[in-house]
Amino acid sequence: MLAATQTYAPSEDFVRRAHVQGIEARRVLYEKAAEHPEEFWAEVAEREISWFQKWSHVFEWDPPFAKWFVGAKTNAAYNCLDRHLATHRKNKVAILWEGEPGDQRLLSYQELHRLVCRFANVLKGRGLKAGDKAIIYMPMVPELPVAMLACARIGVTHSVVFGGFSAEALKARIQDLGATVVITADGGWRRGKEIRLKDAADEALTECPTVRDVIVLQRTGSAVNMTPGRDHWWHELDQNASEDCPAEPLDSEHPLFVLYTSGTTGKPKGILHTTGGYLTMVTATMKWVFDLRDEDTYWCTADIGWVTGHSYIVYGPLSAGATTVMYEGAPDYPAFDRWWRIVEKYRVNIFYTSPTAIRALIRQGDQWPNAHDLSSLRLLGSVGEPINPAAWEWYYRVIGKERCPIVDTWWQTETGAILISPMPGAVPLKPGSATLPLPGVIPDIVDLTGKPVADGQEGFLVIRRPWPSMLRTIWGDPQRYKEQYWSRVPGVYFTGDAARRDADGYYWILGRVDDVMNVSGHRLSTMEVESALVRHPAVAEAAVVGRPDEITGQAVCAFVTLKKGDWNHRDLAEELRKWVAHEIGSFAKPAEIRFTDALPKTRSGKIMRRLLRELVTSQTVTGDTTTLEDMGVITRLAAQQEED
Ligand code: 7RM
Repeated sequence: MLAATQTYAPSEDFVRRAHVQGIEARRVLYEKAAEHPEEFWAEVAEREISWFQKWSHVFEWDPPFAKWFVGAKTNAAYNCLDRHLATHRKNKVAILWEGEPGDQRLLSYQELHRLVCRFANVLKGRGLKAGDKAIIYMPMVPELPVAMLACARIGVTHSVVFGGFSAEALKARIQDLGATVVITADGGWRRGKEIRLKDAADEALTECPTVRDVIVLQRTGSAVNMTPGRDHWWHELDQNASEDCPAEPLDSEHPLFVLYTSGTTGKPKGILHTTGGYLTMVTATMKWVFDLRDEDTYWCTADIGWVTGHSYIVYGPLSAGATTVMYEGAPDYPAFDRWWRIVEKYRVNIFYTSPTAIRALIRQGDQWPNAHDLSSLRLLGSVGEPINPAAWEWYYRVIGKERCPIVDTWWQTETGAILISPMPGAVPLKPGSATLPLPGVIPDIVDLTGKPVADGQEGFLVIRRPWPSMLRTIWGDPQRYKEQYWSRVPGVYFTGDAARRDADGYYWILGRVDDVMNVSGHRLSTMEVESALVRHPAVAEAAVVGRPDEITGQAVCAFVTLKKGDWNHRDLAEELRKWVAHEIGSFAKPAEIRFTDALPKTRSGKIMRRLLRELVTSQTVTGDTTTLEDMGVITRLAAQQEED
């Protein structure tokens, strides 16, 4: 049912004003990049980014380790701020922010520059310098990008931890990064409730000896504990900070940020991105994919704690000189039309969100968007998981009023920037397909031996050539980097996604092939949830699988065996859900917990998650069970399911 029945070509009007006009223009660009990649990327880098010093060579490839714009010097904050101050953008709104309670702030490029310089001086005042590491654990307020850009300005590598992560998850990230400073806030607002970030930080910090300073922004004004000597109020340090802080010329390969993401084990991977190549691609894709024009108001609804927020709320839009909207809270607060109110109020032109959000909104009914004037919209985007054609059609019709192209953007934390997506003024759309690769990106679909599969066949999505914004390594674990991404299929980058390509060369992404779940567009590993569950004293063993969910894409389903004892299953299930929220974060809570006397295993003792996945997906098990040690386990689980 993936085959689209209809394609959607951009209107003449859209094409005429687009950065890339028509499929032929795209083809020329794509072929040029494929034939002369170094020349191509050098041109893009020169055009899109300001450099303090040019590179000696474009690219160095010591497989699987890449360097881009070798020897060049630049600075991400300089590109996002300073260079705009000499242009008409000086007083343009850079960040258009709305808090959940309805408070607003409009920061011009000039004003944002001032805040960043001050805070960079605050960090310097705490002794931070290039090469140091900072953890940022903040709500969606303007000071979050201020903190990121202040770090970038002086060469401090930041790692933003999503505010929905628990103290335990935060602790693991602080320790793995070896951060010396944590930048946080008292709390933030979500669905009218305070998310108490400082409390969680305090809990995490009991076992983080590397951290010398904690800087706390006052957002909600609620009472928090301040540890003397360690904790400082942002506003107090900021008070006397100088506004003079030149951006440091940093090596193109200077580590800009580490972002933790779920892999196939219980331990999250710190994905490292560096400066020059990353900036080049996030900036270029703002034009290629979002067709950004100076007069646009652009809104990506992601949280900055995920890569989408890094690349397409902060670095991409600001480097490209956009007005980027930031909203603190939940889409359904105080009612289901909050997003459409924001679109109407600020006349948003480009709107970028996730299929999960779209499906949740569909369920609430068309009356919510229909009550608002959405005529300012000219382009829509989707990211995070495959968008099902029905949700695509709704988005196109009810939100875009059949006027706005939809860019279905495929990429990953690891890729840094969008790699497969329509160029909206060039590529006819097929609902459910991310369409064609961007210039300089050479994907393929292969089998495990690396042989390309025939068109229409399912296979592994790989990328054949390095690209400027690719991850450089896994923080502190180059071996794992090699194994995870460059060994499964020799010589190419292994994405972990299954896909197929149709006769027009369009890519259809089918989802993960590994033990990574995608819940509401958030990446989560089955192992991560399993390790959290088995840390609970009642749990003997756990197996976690994702099952299809109409709204969230996948839902976490846990099979649990218990230690001996007299357990009340209902209470314990609730307790375990809370436990997972405490260990990882609320978004990781299992939707379903099933207690069982045993888990299906191979003779060598490996849990056969494949069978459990089949069980929760199709309610029966028909797949290969020949390696199963005890067939009775599956029979009993299936019978139990029928009783429920
Ligand atoms: C940006 C982001 C990456 C995984 C990726 C895919 C899935 C993302 C799409 C998609 C189909 C898309 N980074 N994914 N975008 N699948 N169509 N347009 O989401 O690191 O958190 O996740 O998300 O499985 O491998 S991520």
